[in-house]
Amino acid sequence: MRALLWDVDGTLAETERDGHRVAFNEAFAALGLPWRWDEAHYGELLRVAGGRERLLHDMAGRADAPPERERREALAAELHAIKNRRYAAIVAEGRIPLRDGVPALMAEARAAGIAQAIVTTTSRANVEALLAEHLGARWAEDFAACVCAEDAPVKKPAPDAHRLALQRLGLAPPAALALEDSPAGVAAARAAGVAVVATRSAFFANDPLPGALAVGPGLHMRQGWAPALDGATGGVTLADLRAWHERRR
Ligand code: XBP
Ligand code: MG
Repeated sequence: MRALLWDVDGTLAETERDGHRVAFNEAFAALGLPWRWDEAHYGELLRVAGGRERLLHDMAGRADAPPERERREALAAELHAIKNRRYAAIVAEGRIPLRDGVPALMAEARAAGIAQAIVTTTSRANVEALLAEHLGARWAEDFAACVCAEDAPVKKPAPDAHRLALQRLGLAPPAALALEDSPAGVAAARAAGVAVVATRSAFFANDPLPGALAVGPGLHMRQGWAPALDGATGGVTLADLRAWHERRR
């Protein structure tokens, strides 16, 4: 195992429920639209990867959305830009912490000389906002690659983002381990031939995550993992990831 491929939304932080969803609603309000996405509806919409794609999907089912495709696309682009600005502001207000256990595992990987990459279908601006807030302005120095929506426009569950990250790292799929939280993320990594460990996030608390080597509630705890981890205290360690990665065949 020579590299960790980190998903962002849901894996590094609970960005969807408290960040993107809230910011989308603020964008609707800013343009005088009556649309609001509650948590239940947003949970459904998360099946569509990509904020702009999610907007277009939602508009397709709304009688009060513009009927013409061009106008819908222009509106989605405008809403998405406002949403991303609002998201950055929410992050800068300190409202989206990193998930427990994430900084510790990143530090352990860095100390052990394991390469790390960001592999996400979110926009680069959102990654920049979140990681600069929590890891400092020079956060990118800790990552050998950062693949975002702009780099791999065909989004998860397509394997494009993971494949591009491997290419940039100069590694074959068996040398990497992906960390994901969603069915689409797990499927994307698997389609690229990369083994996956999944930490469940709020919107995917009960979804089956077929193909993941291990599924658990978070990197900060050893209870609740399948397959089970020994020991009761502390979080998931690099040694645990290596042991799971060894079982991938
Ligand atoms: C993340 C996404 C993104 C975010 C919003 O999925 O699907 O669309 O919800 O970001 P993953 P954008 O965690 O699998 O990468 O609005 O920038 O798309
Ligand atoms: Mg995710």
